[in-house]
Amino acid sequence: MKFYITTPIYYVNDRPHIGHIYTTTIADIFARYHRMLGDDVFFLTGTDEHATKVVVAAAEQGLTAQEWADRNAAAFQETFRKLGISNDDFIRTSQERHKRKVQQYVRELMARGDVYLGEYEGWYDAGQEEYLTESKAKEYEYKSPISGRPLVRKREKNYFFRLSRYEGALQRLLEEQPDFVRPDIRRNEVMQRIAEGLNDVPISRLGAGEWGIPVPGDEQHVIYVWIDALFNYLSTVDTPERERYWPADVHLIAKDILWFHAVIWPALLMALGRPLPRQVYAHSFWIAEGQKMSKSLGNFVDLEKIDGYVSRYGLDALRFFLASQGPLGINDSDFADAKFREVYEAQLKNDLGNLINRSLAMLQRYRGAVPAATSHPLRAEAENMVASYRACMDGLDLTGALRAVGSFVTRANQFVEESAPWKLARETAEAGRLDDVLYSLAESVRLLAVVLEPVMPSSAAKIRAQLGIAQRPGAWAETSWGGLPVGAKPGEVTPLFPKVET
Ligand code: ME8
Repeated sequence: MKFYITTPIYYVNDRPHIGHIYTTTIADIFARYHRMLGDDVFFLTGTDEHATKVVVAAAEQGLTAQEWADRNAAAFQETFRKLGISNDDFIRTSQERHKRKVQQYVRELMARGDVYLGEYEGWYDAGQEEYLTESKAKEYEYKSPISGRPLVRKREKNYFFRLSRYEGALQRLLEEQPDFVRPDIRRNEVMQRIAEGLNDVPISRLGAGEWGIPVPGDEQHVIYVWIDALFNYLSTVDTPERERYWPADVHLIAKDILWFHAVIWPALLMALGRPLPRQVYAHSFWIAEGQKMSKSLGNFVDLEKIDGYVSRYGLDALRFFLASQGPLGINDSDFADAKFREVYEAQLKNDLGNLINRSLAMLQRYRGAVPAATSHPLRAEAENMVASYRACMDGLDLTGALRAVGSFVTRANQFVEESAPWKLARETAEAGRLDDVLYSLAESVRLLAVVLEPVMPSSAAKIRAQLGIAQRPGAWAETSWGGLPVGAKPGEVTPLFPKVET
């Protein structure tokens, strides 16, 4: 099966921060999971470059918009590379391959009568070059919120997309395909807003020669940045070699950009007669130390902070923290230093790390190689864990999957206490029982390496090395109990998640 997963394409005017890194890391985990299932995976991320802000910021630096975008897109690429993100492509909306396609799509929409030249009238802030909504204009007493100068009533010719035409079809989509927007609460929000009625939306702004993609056949206008950006998901795979990936299986986003993905995007695709994505999943937000992250507070968990965590705790610990504590559901999550430390200490160092370390150390000390077993005391629990992990992962419930793994780790640690291999080792009559215990523990450790591979790939590799088994990345078939070869010799056994001094 093919599996196509996307992240939003990020604005190049920002530096990458924890929000971007979160969505991309989660997408990376699902991409790795599907590769493990043997799927033909395509994982896309990239940058959204044609915002007007880019021109302003570039000018301040004495650069062209393109030069500035090049620099910042490189920062995103470098960050994702350092974080081990396994994306299959990185789309930049200023690339020719994208621009060409967007013009083609807009031309098609025009030919189908879904894009028309109309007139837009509204309150215009000349200093800011933007229209304000009626309510915002009123709120500021028809003066610019920035300069205080009076707003002007302005009419402008714009190209419009006939969104209104798709109101019924969108309603049906959300009713008949309840999984199209997840979680459910987000789907309800979208349905309520559609029920209030849909107006046609402008898809261009005036500006000959400006930064952006010109409207085909009318170079006085450039395509509105959001329309340009949404098309990235299609333009990247709209080639003979990649067309098998369309439609996308999951567009992973946060709730801030749900409207564009759940309404505008499917409507554009309906208008183009293209198959619709299977799902838009809108997660919630990270806040930082209990407070919303914002420009004015300057409290973004930025690259410097993130690098600090990676160098102190390791990349896998960061990935585990994001995956197990992140806002994939409907609640926001707090990125707090104390919480990070607690998760590391309790879940990674004490539970998982300790289980692996003592299981392998005892295997080495008492047997030196994996013994044959006659009974398998942890088998049923391991099989349950694998089954619920899979069900959760298939439903994008990453936290649930890790909870299943965590409960199994707790159970296996209990089993170590109950069976007390150090006592069995002193009784020759218990040799068979000790073999069974050591096999079950080593096999559990092997299974953990397989299921944790998508979340913590380098720890999974280390576990395999310590266990003395093949280094190739895990495949789903390896989750069957009993795959550990008798006679395998553990390598050097060292703690995977050592104590971190703070
Ligand atoms: O909106 N918590 O780009 P953007 C979790 N270019 N995730 C967060 C977050 C937070 N506090 N802050 C940001 C844009 N994100 C457009 C998208 S797509 C066709 C165009 C993540 O750079 C989250 O995925 O503002 C959110 O949807 C995205 O960054 C917004 O990135």
